[in-house]
Amino acid sequence: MLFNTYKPWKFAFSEDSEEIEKVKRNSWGIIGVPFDSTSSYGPGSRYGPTTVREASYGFEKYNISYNKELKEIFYDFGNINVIYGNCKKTLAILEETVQELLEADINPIIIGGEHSISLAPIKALANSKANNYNIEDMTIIHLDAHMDLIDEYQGEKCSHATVMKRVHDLNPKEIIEIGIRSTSLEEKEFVEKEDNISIFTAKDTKENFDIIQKKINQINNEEPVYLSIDIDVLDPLYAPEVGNPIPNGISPNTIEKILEIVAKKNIIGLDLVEVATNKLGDSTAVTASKIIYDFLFLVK
Ligand SMILES: [Mn+2]
Repeated sequence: MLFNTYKPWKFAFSEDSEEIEKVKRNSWGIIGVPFDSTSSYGPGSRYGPTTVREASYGFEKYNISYNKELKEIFYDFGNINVIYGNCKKTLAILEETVQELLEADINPIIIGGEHSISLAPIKALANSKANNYNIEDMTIIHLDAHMDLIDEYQGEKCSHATVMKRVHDLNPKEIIEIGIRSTSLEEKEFVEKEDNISIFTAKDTKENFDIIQKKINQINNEEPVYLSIDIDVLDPLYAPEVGNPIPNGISPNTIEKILEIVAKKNIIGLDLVEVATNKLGDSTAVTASKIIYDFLFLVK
Protein backbone atom coordinates (compact mmCIF):
# COMPACT_ATOMS: atom_id res chain seq x y z
CA MET A 1 0.00 0.00 0.00
CA LEU A 2 1.30 3.43 -0.84
CA PHE A 3 0.81 6.01 1.89
CA ASN A 4 1.08 9.70 1.34
CA THR A 5 3.39 10.86 4.12
CA TYR A 6 3.41 14.52 3.15
CA LYS A 7 2.93 16.58 6.33
CA PRO A 8 3.59 20.19 5.41
CA TRP A 9 3.51 21.31 9.05
CA LYS A 10 6.55 19.10 9.81
CA PHE A 11 9.97 19.47 8.21
CA ALA A 12 10.60 16.63 5.74
CA PHE A 13 12.76 13.76 7.05
CA SER A 14 12.32 14.97 10.64
CA GLU A 15 11.78 12.14 13.15
CA ASP A 16 8.33 11.66 14.62
CA SER A 17 8.03 12.33 18.31
CA GLU A 18 5.23 13.90 20.24
CA GLU A 19 7.04 13.82 23.56
CA ILE A 20 10.29 15.63 24.18
CA GLU A 21 11.34 13.08 26.84
CA LYS A 22 11.44 10.30 24.26
CA VAL A 23 13.72 11.89 21.68
CA LYS A 24 17.28 10.81 21.04
CA ARG A 25 19.75 12.87 23.05
CA ASN A 26 22.36 15.01 21.33
CA SER A 27 20.07 15.80 18.41
CA TRP A 28 18.47 18.86 16.80
CA GLY A 29 14.98 20.23 17.27
CA ILE A 30 13.14 22.58 14.94
CA ILE A 31 10.86 25.22 16.44
CA GLY A 32 8.78 27.63 14.34
CA VAL A 33 8.18 31.17 15.58
CA PRO A 34 5.46 32.82 13.47
CA PHE A 35 6.03 36.33 14.87
CA ASP A 36 6.27 39.47 12.70
CA SER A 37 4.94 42.29 14.86
CA THR A 38 7.98 44.60 14.65
CA SER A 39 8.32 44.32 10.85
CA SER A 40 8.71 47.84 9.51
CA TYR A 41 8.62 47.38 5.73
CA GLY A 42 7.51 44.02 4.37
CA PRO A 43 5.19 42.08 6.70
CA GLY A 44 4.46 38.36 6.45
CA SER A 45 7.33 36.52 8.14
CA ARG A 46 4.66 34.96 10.41
CA TYR A 47 4.11 32.61 7.45
CA GLY A 48 7.82 31.68 7.29
CA PRO A 49 7.61 28.53 9.46
CA THR A 50 4.79 27.15 7.29
CA THR A 51 6.23 27.95 3.85
CA VAL A 52 9.81 26.94 4.76
CA ARG A 53 8.61 23.60 6.12
CA GLU A 54 6.39 22.98 3.08
CA ALA A 55 9.32 23.72 0.76
CA SER A 56 11.40 21.07 2.57
CA TYR A 57 9.48 18.34 0.72
CA GLY A 58 11.23 19.19 -2.54
CA PHE A 59 14.67 17.97 -1.43
CA GLU A 60 16.39 14.61 -1.24
CA LYS A 61 18.44 12.79 1.39
CA TYR A 62 21.67 12.96 -0.58
CA ASN A 63 23.58 16.20 -1.18
CA ILE A 64 25.73 16.15 -4.31
CA SER A 65 27.55 19.43 -3.50
CA TYR A 66 28.86 18.01 -0.22
CA ASN A 67 28.76 14.32 -1.26
CA LYS A 68 26.93 13.51 1.96
CA GLU A 69 23.86 11.61 3.04
CA LEU A 70 21.47 13.10 5.57
CA LYS A 71 22.29 11.17 8.73
CA GLU A 72 21.68 13.77 11.40
CA ILE A 73 18.73 12.99 13.68
CA PHE A 74 16.37 15.92 14.01
CA TYR A 75 12.85 16.55 15.25
CA ASP A 76 10.21 19.12 14.50
CA PHE A 77 8.37 20.29 17.60
CA GLY A 78 6.02 22.63 15.73
CA ASN A 79 5.45 26.32 16.44
CA ILE A 80 5.41 28.16 19.75
CA ASN A 81 2.41 30.27 20.69
CA VAL A 82 3.46 33.81 19.90
CA ILE A 83 1.82 36.94 21.34
CA TYR A 84 1.29 39.24 18.39
CA GLY A 85 2.21 42.81 19.23
CA ASN A 86 4.27 41.77 22.24
CA CYS A 87 7.91 41.13 21.42
CA LYS A 88 9.04 40.65 25.03
CA LYS A 89 6.37 38.09 25.94
CA THR A 90 6.99 36.17 22.71
CA LEU A 91 10.72 36.08 23.41
CA ALA A 92 10.09 34.88 26.97
CA ILE A 93 7.97 31.98 25.66
CA LEU A 94 10.63 31.09 23.10
CA GLU A 95 13.44 31.27 25.65
CA GLU A 96 11.56 28.93 27.98
CA THR A 97 10.88 26.51 25.10
CA VAL A 98 14.53 26.43 24.02
CA GLN A 99 15.49 25.87 27.66
CA GLU A 100 13.25 22.76 27.68
CA LEU A 101 14.96 21.50 24.53
CA LEU A 102 18.42 22.01 26.05
CA GLU A 103 17.39 20.09 29.17
CA ALA A 104 16.56 17.16 26.87
CA ASP A 105 20.00 17.58 25.20
CA ILE A 106 18.51 18.91 21.96
CA ASN A 107 19.97 21.95 20.23
CA PRO A 108 17.65 24.44 18.57
CA ILE A 109 16.96 25.21 14.94
CA ILE A 110 14.58 28.16 14.91
CA ILE A 111 12.54 29.11 11.85
CA GLY A 112 11.26 32.72 11.96
CA GLY A 113 9.50 34.90 12.06
CA GLU A 114 11.33 38.18 12.08
CA HIS A 115 14.83 38.72 13.39
CA SER A 116 13.96 39.99 16.89
CA ILE A 117 13.37 36.36 17.94
CA SER A 118 17.10 35.43 17.74
CA LEU A 119 17.74 36.96 21.16
CA ALA A 120 15.69 34.27 22.94
CA PRO A 121 17.63 31.14 21.85
CA ILE A 122 20.95 32.92 22.44
CA LYS A 123 19.85 33.88 25.97
CA ALA A 124 18.58 30.35 26.61
CA LEU A 125 21.89 28.85 25.45
CA ALA A 126 23.90 31.33 27.51
CA ASN A 127 21.87 30.73 30.70
CA SER A 128 21.19 27.02 30.43
CA LYS A 129 22.12 24.88 33.39
CA ALA A 130 21.93 21.83 31.13
CA ASN A 131 25.29 22.63 29.54
CA ASN A 132 28.38 24.67 30.16
CA TYR A 133 27.96 27.24 27.43
CA ASN A 134 29.26 30.55 28.58
CA ILE A 135 28.30 33.76 26.80
CA GLU A 136 31.85 35.11 27.23
CA ASP A 137 33.13 32.17 25.13
CA MET A 138 30.33 32.38 22.57
CA THR A 139 30.77 33.64 19.01
CA ILE A 140 27.70 34.70 17.06
CA ILE A 141 28.02 34.40 13.29
CA HIS A 142 25.37 36.61 11.76
CA LEU A 143 24.57 36.53 8.04
CA ASP A 144 22.51 39.56 7.07
CA ALA A 145 22.24 42.56 4.73
CA HIS A 146 21.86 44.71 7.88
CA MET A 147 23.92 45.05 11.05
CA ASP A 148 20.84 45.07 13.34
CA LEU A 149 22.92 47.02 15.87
CA ILE A 150 20.63 50.03 16.41
CA ASP A 151 20.01 50.66 20.11
CA GLU A 152 16.35 51.70 19.71
CA TYR A 153 14.27 51.45 16.56
CA GLN A 154 10.98 53.38 16.35
CA GLY A 155 11.28 53.77 20.11
CA GLU A 156 11.57 50.02 20.65
CA LYS A 157 14.48 48.14 22.21
CA CYS A 158 12.96 44.81 21.14
CA SER A 159 12.95 44.89 17.33
CA HIS A 160 14.27 43.17 14.25
CA ALA A 161 16.57 46.19 13.74
CA THR A 162 18.07 46.07 17.27
CA VAL A 163 18.53 42.33 17.79
CA MET A 164 22.33 42.18 17.52
CA LYS A 165 22.63 45.20 19.84
CA ARG A 166 20.63 43.24 22.43
CA VAL A 167 22.88 40.22 21.82
CA HIS A 168 25.94 42.46 22.21
CA ASP A 169 24.51 43.72 25.54
CA LEU A 170 24.91 40.12 26.82
CA ASN A 171 28.67 40.49 26.28
CA PRO A 172 29.47 37.60 23.91
CA LYS A 173 33.05 36.84 22.91
CA GLU A 174 32.51 38.08 19.38
CA ILE A 175 29.88 38.91 16.77
CA ILE A 176 30.94 38.25 13.18
CA GLU A 177 28.59 39.82 10.63
CA ILE A 178 28.78 38.74 6.98
CA GLY A 179 26.94 40.08 3.91
CA ILE A 180 26.35 43.62 5.22
CA ARG A 181 25.36 46.28 2.69
CA SER A 182 22.94 48.59 4.48
CA THR A 183 23.57 50.40 7.74
CA SER A 184 23.00 53.58 9.73
CA LEU A 185 25.77 55.95 10.78
CA GLU A 186 24.93 55.09 14.43
CA GLU A 187 25.73 51.42 13.78
CA LYS A 188 28.90 52.14 11.81
CA GLU A 189 30.23 54.34 14.62
CA PHE A 190 29.23 51.80 17.27
CA VAL A 191 31.11 49.02 15.46
CA GLU A 192 34.22 51.20 15.18
CA LYS A 193 34.45 51.65 18.95
CA GLU A 194 33.74 48.02 19.91
CA ASP A 195 36.53 45.48 19.53
CA ASN A 196 34.35 42.34 19.59
CA ILE A 197 32.37 42.99 16.39
CA SER A 198 33.75 42.13 12.94
CA ILE A 199 31.92 43.30 9.83
CA PHE A 200 32.32 41.74 6.38
CA THR A 201 30.32 43.35 3.60
CA ALA A 202 28.62 41.58 0.72
CA LYS A 203 31.46 42.99 -1.42
CA ASP A 204 33.98 41.27 0.90
CA THR A 205 32.32 37.91 0.22
CA LYS A 206 33.06 38.43 -3.48
CA GLU A 207 36.50 40.04 -3.30
CA ASN A 208 38.04 38.93 0.01
CA PHE A 209 36.47 35.58 0.80
CA ASP A 210 39.78 34.18 2.04
CA ILE A 211 39.82 36.79 4.85
CA ILE A 212 36.33 35.69 5.98
CA GLN A 213 37.40 32.04 5.81
CA LYS A 214 40.48 32.81 7.91
CA LYS A 215 38.38 34.71 10.47
CA ILE A 216 35.98 31.77 10.93
CA ASN A 217 38.82 29.24 11.02
CA GLN A 218 40.40 31.19 13.88
CA ILE A 219 37.46 30.41 16.18
CA ASN A 220 38.53 27.91 18.83
CA ASN A 221 37.05 24.48 17.96
CA GLU A 222 35.89 23.90 21.54
CA GLU A 223 34.07 27.18 21.95
CA PRO A 224 30.34 27.52 21.22
CA VAL A 225 29.16 29.18 18.02
CA TYR A 226 25.62 30.33 17.29
CA LEU A 227 24.60 30.93 13.68
CA SER A 228 21.88 33.45 12.83
CA ILE A 229 20.84 33.75 9.19
CA ASP A 230 18.60 36.55 7.98
CA ILE A 231 17.51 35.36 4.55
CA ASP A 232 17.86 38.95 3.27
CA VAL A 233 21.62 38.35 3.22
CA LEU A 234 20.91 36.82 -0.19
CA ASP A 235 20.43 39.02 -3.20
CA PRO A 236 16.71 39.79 -3.78
CA LEU A 237 17.16 37.90 -7.04
CA TYR A 238 17.28 34.68 -4.97
CA ALA A 239 15.22 35.78 -1.97
CA PRO A 240 12.80 38.56 -2.91
CA GLU A 241 10.15 37.88 -0.24
CA VAL A 242 11.87 39.30 2.85
CA GLY A 243 11.10 42.03 5.37
CA ASN A 244 13.72 44.48 4.07
CA PRO A 245 15.19 43.53 0.68
CA ILE A 246 18.54 45.16 -0.22
CA PRO A 247 20.09 44.79 -3.70
CA ASN A 248 23.59 43.54 -4.46
CA GLY A 249 23.56 40.69 -1.99
CA ILE A 250 25.30 37.35 -1.81
CA SER A 251 24.49 34.17 -3.74
CA PRO A 252 23.29 30.75 -2.51
CA ASN A 253 26.69 29.46 -3.65
CA THR A 254 28.42 31.75 -1.14
CA ILE A 255 26.06 30.54 1.61
CA GLU A 256 27.02 26.94 0.76
CA LYS A 257 30.69 27.87 1.09
CA ILE A 258 30.20 29.72 4.39
CA LEU A 259 28.17 26.82 5.84
CA GLU A 260 30.90 24.38 4.92
CA ILE A 261 33.45 26.39 6.91
CA VAL A 262 31.16 27.27 9.84
CA ALA A 263 29.88 23.69 10.28
CA LYS A 264 33.38 22.54 11.28
CA LYS A 265 33.01 24.62 14.43
CA ASN A 266 31.10 23.76 17.60
CA ILE A 267 27.68 24.98 16.46
CA ILE A 268 25.14 25.01 19.29
CA GLY A 269 22.18 26.66 17.57
CA LEU A 270 20.85 28.02 14.31
CA ASP A 271 18.10 30.40 13.37
CA LEU A 272 16.83 31.27 9.93
CA VAL A 273 14.60 34.33 9.90
CA GLU A 274 12.71 36.89 7.78
CA VAL A 275 11.17 34.60 5.15
CA ALA A 276 8.08 36.72 4.45
CA THR A 277 5.88 34.85 2.03
CA ASN A 278 2.61 32.97 2.32
CA LYS A 279 2.97 31.46 -1.15
CA LEU A 280 3.76 27.75 -1.30
CA GLY A 281 6.79 27.03 -3.46
CA ASP A 282 8.05 30.61 -3.28
CA SER A 283 11.75 30.85 -4.17
CA THR A 284 12.60 32.55 -0.84
CA ALA A 285 11.05 29.71 1.16
CA VAL A 286 12.67 27.05 -1.04
CA THR A 287 16.09 28.68 -0.67
CA ALA A 288 15.66 28.99 3.11
CA SER A 289 14.65 25.36 3.38
CA LYS A 290 17.74 24.32 1.39
CA ILE A 291 19.97 26.27 3.82
CA ILE A 292 18.52 24.33 6.79
CA TYR A 293 19.11 21.06 4.92
CA ASP A 294 22.67 22.02 4.01
CA PHE A 295 23.28 22.77 7.68
CA LEU A 296 21.90 19.36 8.70
CA PHE A 297 24.05 17.61 6.09
CA LEU A 298 27.19 19.28 7.39
CA VAL A 299 26.78 19.67 11.14
CA LYS A 300 28.12 17.07 13.54
MN1 LIG B 1 18.29 41.98 7.67
